[in-house]
Amino acid sequence: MLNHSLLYPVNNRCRTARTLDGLWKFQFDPTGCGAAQGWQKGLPDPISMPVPASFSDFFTTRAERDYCGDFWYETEFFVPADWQGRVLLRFGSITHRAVVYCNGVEITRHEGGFLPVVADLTGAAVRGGVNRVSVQANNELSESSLPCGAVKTLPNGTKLAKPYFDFYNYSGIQRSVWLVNCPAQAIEDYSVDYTLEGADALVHYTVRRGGDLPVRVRLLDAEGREVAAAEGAEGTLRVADARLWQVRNAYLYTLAITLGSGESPADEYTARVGIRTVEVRGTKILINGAPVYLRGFGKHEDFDVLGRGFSWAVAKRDFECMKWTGANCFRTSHYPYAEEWYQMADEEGFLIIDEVPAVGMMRSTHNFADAGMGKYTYFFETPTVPALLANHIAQVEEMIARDKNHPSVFAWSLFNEPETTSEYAQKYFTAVFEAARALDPQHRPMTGALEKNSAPNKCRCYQLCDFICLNRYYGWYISGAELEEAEAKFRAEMDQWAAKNLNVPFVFTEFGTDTLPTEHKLPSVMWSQEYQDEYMAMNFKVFDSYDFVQGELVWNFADFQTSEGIMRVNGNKKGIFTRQRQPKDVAFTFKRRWEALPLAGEEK
Ligand code: BDP
Repeated sequence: MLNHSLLYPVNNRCRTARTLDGLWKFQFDPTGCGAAQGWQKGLPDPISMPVPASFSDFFTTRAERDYCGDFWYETEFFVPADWQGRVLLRFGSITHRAVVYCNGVEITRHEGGFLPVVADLTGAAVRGGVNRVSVQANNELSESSLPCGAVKTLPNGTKLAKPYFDFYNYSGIQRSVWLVNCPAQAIEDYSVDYTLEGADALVHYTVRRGGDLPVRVRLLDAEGREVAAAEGAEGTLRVADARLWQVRNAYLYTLAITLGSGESPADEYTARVGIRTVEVRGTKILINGAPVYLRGFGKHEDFDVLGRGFSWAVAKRDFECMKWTGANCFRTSHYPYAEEWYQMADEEGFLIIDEVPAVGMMRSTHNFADAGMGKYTYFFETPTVPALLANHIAQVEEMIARDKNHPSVFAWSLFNEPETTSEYAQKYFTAVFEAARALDPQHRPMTGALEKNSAPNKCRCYQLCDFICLNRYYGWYISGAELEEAEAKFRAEMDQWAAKNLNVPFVFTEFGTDTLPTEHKLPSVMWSQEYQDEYMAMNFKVFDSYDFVQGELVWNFADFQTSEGIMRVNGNKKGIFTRQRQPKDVAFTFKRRWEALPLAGEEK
C-alpha cells in the first residue's frame, strides 16, 4: 500500500493548492557533481526553463537537446504564515527520477518519470517566508528502468540515451507542480466501485484518512443537488434512478467527502465521479452491461516545442480531433499521461486503456523493427530482472492508486510488446498481473499489448489477459507493399487464434503505416497517403471477418518524435493526423467507418 496521498490538488475551505508553473532555473550536471558541491542550496550558473515542458526542444544544439544524465531545476515559493497543517509539493511527474530538496534539505526520492512525486515539506518549509525547492533529476535509461533502454558513453564522457522504444526520451518537469496546504489529519485517498440494480446504482466507497475523525460522504448530481449520503469510512450510497456515465455521453456526479463534524470540518475533498460498470463477458467488452466496439487511437504525449509537456490547449485539440473521427477510446501508450487527460476523458465519455511505462522489454535498440523480423532475445533471464520487477510493480501500484476512480479508465495495460515466449517472461508477468489484480477496487480488466512474435502457438503471456491486445503491422513491417500476401499472412495468424476458441475479446492496439503528408502516388507506393488508405482497407476487412475482434486503436493518433535512425524521418509518421494536428487523407476514411459504427450498446 502506498503510504502517501496521490489525490489531485483541490481548493476548498480546508485545502489550498497553487501551481508553481512558470519559469524555473535549470542547469545540466554532466559529471553528477551537483549534490556534492551543494547545488541544492542554489544553482551556480543556471539558465531559465519553462515548467511544465520537456527541456529538449528549446535548445539549438544537439548536445543540449539530446542531453542525458543529471540535470537540476530550482525555484522559490512563498508559504503563507497562516498555513496550518501540512505543506506538500506535488509534481505531476519528473522524468525519469528525482531527488527533491527544500531549503537545501533532501525531502524525497522517486523513481519513474510518469507518475506524481509528492514531497512533504511540512518540517522543512518556512512559513511566512520564501523557500527554495531544488530538483536533481536524471533521464538515463537502463534494463531495470521503466521504460527500458541503455546509455552509451562516448570517449569524451558524453552520455547518450539509447531507448529500446520508439519515442524520443523527452525529460524534465513535464507536468504541473502544485504547492498544497492540507490539514494534518487529512483525507488521504478514496475509492469507488459500482453495482447497478435496475434503475438504481449502488456506489460502494472507502475513504483512507489520517487519524480517526468521523467521515461523511455525499453524492451530488450535476446541478449540485444531494442524491445520497452516508456516514463512515466505508459504505454504500444508493442512487435512485441513477444517470450513468455512458461512452461519449458522460454524466458526472460530485463525491464530497468531509472529515470531522459540524460547520467547520477538519478536511474536505471533492471529486467528480461517473457511475458505470465494466465487464468482459465471452468475446464482448461491456460498459453498463452493453457491448462496446472500441475505436480510436494509440497516442503519445508529444507536440512541437513542448515535447511531452502537458498543455491544456493541445489536449483540447486532440479531443476535438478524436471526436471528429467518431472515436470512443484511446490507449495511453506507452506510459500514464498527465492527469488532466483523464479528467477530460471523464467529461467527454472517452474510454481509456491506461498503460504502465513497461515498454522496451526486448533487448534491441530497434526492438519494434527487429521484432517484426523475428529477431529478439530472452529479456527476462538476466540479473537485472528482480530490480525491474520491483520497479514495474511499484509503478503499477502508483498508476492504479492515481487513476482508479476515473470512469474513463476501463482497463489497465501492464506491458507493451515485451518478449513473451520464454518461461522467464511467463513467470515475470504472472507476478506483475497478480500484484495488479490485488490493487484495483473496481477489478477492471487487465491486459497488455502483444507484438508479432507473441504468436498464438508461442506466446506464454496472453493467458494472463482478460482481453487480448495485438499490435500487428501486416502490410508494413510484414509484406510491406504486398497487401495480398500481407492479408493472407494476417488471416493465417487470426485463424490460429480463432482455432484456440479462447472466448475472449481481441482488440487491435496497433496497426498502421508511416505516411508523409507530402506524398501522393497513383498507383500507391509505401509512405504515400494512398498506401495508408489501402492498408487500412485491408486491415478493416480482416478485423470484420472475426467476430471476437472488438476494437481497433490505430497507430498513431498523430506523428511523433522518436530517436534518429534509418527507419524514421524526423520521427514516426504513422499519424492519422500530422504532428500539428491536421488530418492526413486517411483520417476521412476513419471518420466514415467509425461514424457508421454504433457508439456503444449495440453489436457491431
Ligand atoms: C510498435 C511499438 C510502437 C512503435 C510502433 C511503430 O509498440 O511504440 O512506435 O511499433 O513501429 O512496435 O511504429
